[in-house]
Amino acid sequence: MSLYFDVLTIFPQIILSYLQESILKRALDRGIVDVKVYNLRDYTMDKHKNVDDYPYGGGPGMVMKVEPFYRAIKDIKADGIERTVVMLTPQGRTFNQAIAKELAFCNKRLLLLCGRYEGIDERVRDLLVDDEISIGDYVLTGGELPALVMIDSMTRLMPDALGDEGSALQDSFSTGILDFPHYTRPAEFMGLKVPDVLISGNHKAIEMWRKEEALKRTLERRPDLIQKHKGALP
Ligand code: 9D3
Repeated sequence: MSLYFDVLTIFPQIILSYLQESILKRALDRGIVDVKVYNLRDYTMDKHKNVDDYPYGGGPGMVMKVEPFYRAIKDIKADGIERTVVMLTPQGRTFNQAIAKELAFCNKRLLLLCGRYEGIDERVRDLLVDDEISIGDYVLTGGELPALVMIDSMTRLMPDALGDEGSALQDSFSTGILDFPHYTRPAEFMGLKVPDVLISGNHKAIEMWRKEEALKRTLERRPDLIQKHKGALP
């Protein structure tokens, strides 16, 4: 098994439905990736299965309680296998392709904690968490989509996971620049023609055109990428 995730959430079905419907299913079926989903509510002790409570100090919204996380993580780790506990939170380091690679190839299982409500009791972070990840500066309703984003991006790094191997290692954020424009039939649509060079059959010229277009677009739209990935450019 090359990739192994445990996901702890109060909405297991969000994670399970996406995995069952997407291209990730192929990787799961082939045993390249394994995902186990745990319902945080199963680790509550009160009769109402409460996972949240009012915030100390007052204010709007609810805060996720520490005990269910504590019991769940203890139970999941009871198999003795080491895991990196990753909390999905707006306060985390911003996920990117470098972090995807770092975590995918660190050879440790990831236990992903998904929060909901206004936040998670700070003692979860203090006692139980090794790493904190955000997927970007916009407000979501919880950590489930971010967990799926991580699983998706890391899975496609695994050889043979998607079937069309190779493409994962040479696509835009791996080489550090944006992709070139793509075309398929018809050769003309609503007056817009496919560039002649792509129909020419001249493979050297096609390669040059693609490199040039990719670079042009990157300079126009994402000059920051050129700075960041200077070493990787031709
Ligand atoms: C509007 C509520 N915010 C007050 C300043 C705090 C807040 C609490 C909980 C904002 C978002 C959330 C739920 N989001 C996540 O759990 C989350 C998230 C995100 O919202 N954006 C990017 N990455 C992530 S990872 C987890």
